[in-house]
Amino acid sequence: MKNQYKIAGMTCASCAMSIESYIKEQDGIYNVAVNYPNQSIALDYDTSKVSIKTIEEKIKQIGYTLVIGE
Ligand code: 9UX
Repeated sequence: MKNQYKIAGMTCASCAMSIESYIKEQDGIYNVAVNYPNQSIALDYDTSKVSIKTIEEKIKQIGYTLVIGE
């Protein structure tokens, strides 16, 4: 599934790089692109292996907030 979300908490472009490399290595992730100027993240992932909730928690663990609504 491909989706784009807002992400909060990035204060420099290197934050985007660290989120990318960390999320990329997680199970079920096909592709990740973090856009620092837009404060957004484009995710392509396998919904049978990973949920958006799990991805949100992983991002939270490294100090950022994925905005997914309810
Ligand atoms: Mo920049 Mo982000 O020095 O955690 S990498 S603020």
